[in-house]
Amino acid sequence: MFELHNGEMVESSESPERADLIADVLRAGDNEFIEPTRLDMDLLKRVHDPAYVDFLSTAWDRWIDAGESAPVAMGFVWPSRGFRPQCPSTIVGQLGYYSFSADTSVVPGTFAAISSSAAIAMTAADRLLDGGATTFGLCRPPGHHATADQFGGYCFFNNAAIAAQRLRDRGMGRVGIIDVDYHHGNGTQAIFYERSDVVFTSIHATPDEEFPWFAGFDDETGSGDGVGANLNLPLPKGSDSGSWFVALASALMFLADAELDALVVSLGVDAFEDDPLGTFGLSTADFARMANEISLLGLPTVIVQEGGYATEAIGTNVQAFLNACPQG
Ligand code: OKP
Ligand code: ZN
Repeated sequence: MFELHNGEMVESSESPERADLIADVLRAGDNEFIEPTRLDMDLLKRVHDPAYVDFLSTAWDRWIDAGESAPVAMGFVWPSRGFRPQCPSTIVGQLGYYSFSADTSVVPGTFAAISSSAAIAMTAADRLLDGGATTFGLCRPPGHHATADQFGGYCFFNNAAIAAQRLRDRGMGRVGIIDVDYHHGNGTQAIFYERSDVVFTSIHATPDEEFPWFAGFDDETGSGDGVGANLNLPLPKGSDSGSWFVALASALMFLADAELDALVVSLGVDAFEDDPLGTFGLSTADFARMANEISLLGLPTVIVQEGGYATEAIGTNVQAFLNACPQG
């Protein structure tokens, strides 16, 4: 599949193969695999606008019914500054209304893929609640850029938010989310920005220099009930492992102070030194160190897969993280 990137159509960085590459490495190790249970649509619609969910469930068919013949359905005009943020009645207009970036399009298999990715996150949370210490949801496509009602950055349903909401709904009092993907998790931040029952922290390339460009700055600290429940730790492009772990120490102090009952990790491995989309300098061993340090919080933890595009190393990097988790 291809994507529009800075004015060019290029092969998409995000592909179904990514999940297979991770699964292949994990299957070779001592890991138990379980199939996801059916996605709870009520849960999905507590995280996402029900109209957005309905839109995504029919978007491809409506694109075809409208007589469009392009192989991908995507937004072309977004309600940017000065426009009215109201939902148009036709599919072409709605694709712009419900998205924020041109790198992400709808294809025939989109709804099935994003529904199973969300179901995997939900199942990982359920499995933790049913007695695991650490569980991993091998989600694909990723989710952390998706807001309650907008797709973009390869994300449609916010898997980390779905896992966190599931933990809340099944009795965890306060849940933390740490997002270690190279890119800021703008969608997760937005979903919980006005809530204090789910606290969010993210270490990422500064949006001044990197996607998603318009969120992820360090003065975004939450609003309303969520004041103080959001911590962004943006780093300059090209940051090395040393400065990344200094930021992690701040994130962990923030989480340790939040009186959490459980944790969700948005595990993107695109901070890896050879990632084609990233510019940070983390090694494979650094993902094990990351897991070791996060584990010191001593919290029941659900890990969900986000980005990571260095195909030859993505499985090894995820495995390095998981093997360093308690009973992971
Ligand atoms: C998703 B996740 C490269 C274009 C980059 C979007 C990046 C989305 C990253 N061809 N555009 O956070 O890993
Ligand atoms: Zn990323």
